[in-house]
Amino acid sequence: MRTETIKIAGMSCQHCENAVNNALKNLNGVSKVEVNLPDAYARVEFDERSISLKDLWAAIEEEGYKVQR
Ligand SMILES: [Cu+2]
Repeated sequence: MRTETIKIAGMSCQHCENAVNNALKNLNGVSKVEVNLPDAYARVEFDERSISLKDLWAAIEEEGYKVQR
């Protein structure tokens, strides 16, 4: 298991937080998601054998938010 904190730009309300949370937690290989709206980050626990950090970034960006790499 690996845990990463991903900085995200563009989340402005509860809807945004939920959208990011749902996008991440539905991914295969992700075991835990915590999205922090005021501090603009997501903390994700995932299994690197199933999914990569880049896949997490892509899922967030597909929802319309910007990942700060
Ligand atoms: Cu919003």
